[in-house]
Amino acid sequence: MALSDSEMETYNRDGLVIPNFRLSEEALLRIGGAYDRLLESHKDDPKFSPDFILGPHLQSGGYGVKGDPEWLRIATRPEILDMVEQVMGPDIILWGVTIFGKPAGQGKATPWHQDGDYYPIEPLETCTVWISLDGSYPENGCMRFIPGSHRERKVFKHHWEERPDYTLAQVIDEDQVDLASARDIVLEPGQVSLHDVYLVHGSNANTSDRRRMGLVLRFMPGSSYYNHAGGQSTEQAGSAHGYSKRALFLVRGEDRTGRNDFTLGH
Ligand SMILES: O=C(O)CCC(=O)C(=O)O
Repeated sequence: MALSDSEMETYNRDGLVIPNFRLSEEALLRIGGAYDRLLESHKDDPKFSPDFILGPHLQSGGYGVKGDPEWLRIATRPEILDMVEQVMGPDIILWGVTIFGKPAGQGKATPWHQDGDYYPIEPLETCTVWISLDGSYPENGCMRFIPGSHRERKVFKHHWEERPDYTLAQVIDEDQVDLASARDIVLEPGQVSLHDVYLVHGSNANTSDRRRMGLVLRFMPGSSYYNHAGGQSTEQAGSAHGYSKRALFLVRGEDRTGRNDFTLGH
């Protein structure tokens, strides 16, 4: 089993687990190489921000990023899918790849939020795999989370707050959560965390001299429907998240809804 019983228990109890697992050196070299190429090929692009890179796996370049299929190969490595399968069962759809690159000295904060706030997924289910390339520590702005905040399976009230020092604009109303119980997610290079779609989490800015690159993979079960049309209504002014044209990849098993559109956005 990819995740032990106690790791599954932790995931269910806390909404997040750091498994006893590390990507191989070979995998890390692939991620590092793809990331270097990505940064290099966008170095003259004024619109490109390493803090938030959407859809690097898409050759369509739909999000203004030059795609590289290497990201798809990384996202679908069997050792990653085996962990996801344990959480959500044998039918797995990859619907998002994002890089939170958090450069040294100037990496933006991610405000407290739940991922599910704007996802047009019915029923709302997603497991996020967060992969650490450089090591992720309090000093360089590691992710933080509120243990157990996923348990009510409820999206709390958020507001829209666009700030140049934030990666995202959806921010949870602070009276909705007990921030005093926040925990740091410390990861060595190659370690990963898995988190639930209802988990409250965020991260501080990176003011250190060490980059903190996180590769984020979003998976939903084949029993959920990704409502592209519904995604349109969530695209508020200023949101570049393009939920209405996310490319879906069936990476294991079957689409049990029979309704997911695997052609859009590719
Ligand atoms: O990498 C970060 O600091 C934030 C990532 C995040 O919010 C997410 O993966 O949902």
